[in-house]
Amino acid sequence: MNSEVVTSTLERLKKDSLKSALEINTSVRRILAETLIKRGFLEAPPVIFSIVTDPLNHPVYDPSFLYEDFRYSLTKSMIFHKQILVQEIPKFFIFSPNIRLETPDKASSGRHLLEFTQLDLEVKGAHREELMDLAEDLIIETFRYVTRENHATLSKMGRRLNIPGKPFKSYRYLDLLEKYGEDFEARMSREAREPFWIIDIPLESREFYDREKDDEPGILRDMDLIYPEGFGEALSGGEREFKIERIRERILKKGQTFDQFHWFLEIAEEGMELSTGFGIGIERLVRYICGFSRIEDVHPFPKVPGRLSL
Ligand code: ASN
Repeated sequence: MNSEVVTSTLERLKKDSLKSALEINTSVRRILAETLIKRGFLEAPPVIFSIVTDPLNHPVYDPSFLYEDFRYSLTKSMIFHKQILVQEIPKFFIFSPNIRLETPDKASSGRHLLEFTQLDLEVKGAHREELMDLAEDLIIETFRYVTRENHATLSKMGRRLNIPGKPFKSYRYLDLLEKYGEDFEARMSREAREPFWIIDIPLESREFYDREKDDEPGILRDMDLIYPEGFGEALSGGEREFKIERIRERILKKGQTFDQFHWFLEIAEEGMELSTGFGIGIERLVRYICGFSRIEDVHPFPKVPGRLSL
């Protein structure tokens, strides 16, 4: 008698919808990489574990281990590696596997996996608006490409993608909060017909590394892209704090310690320049294109919060 995890895995692997999702996954990764390579980006390999990783802005369990007396963590995002690498390699991307051991309540969102891949990129000397423009091109190119290349797959799933026009609509975080209350993101996502931006996110809602505006203290030069039809967050990113005094100040404001980030701080002390970047969740993008209500349907071996998985 097979255990439940074995039975459900074998069932999942036989599903037509999984095959369709993998066809979309193949196209998405190809067109994203090709578009970036054409624009002069280099592809860097991922970092799976490190002595420093993203603190994130919400609580997750921290998987770490000792190797020869050194403590390593599994990568939650490559934010610090990106900021260090971009000083020498001015435009690059990574298909970066991230581990975020979310609390079980996240299972109901339909868009959280404990293990996922983001297309993470960073550009030296670029400002937020330039990267928003790039993100819009990536989304449009991807929707066009799958509409052409995966026509049969999409019609089998009853999915027709609306190709959005540029520039995408953009809203300030605090304006939305005032107008719609705490639940604004989900509500706006449900009502929208095209992807849209939420920009100028307040400092307390994001990690210390996103850059604070000079002319508006407490507000960051960052951005989230939100899918329409209730699919929620697609991408998040921002300009980075790059001056060592500012980075230290922001760490303290978050109630975090220098100790936790000392490897990064030692490098930042050598001097860094401005960069901006973002990460697009690949499984979320595939889920949106497929129109699936649950993200686990895009992965052959999904790690759903709170559940035993193969
Ligand atoms: N990839 C995101 C960024 O570039 C960071 C994250 O995943 N937390 O801002």
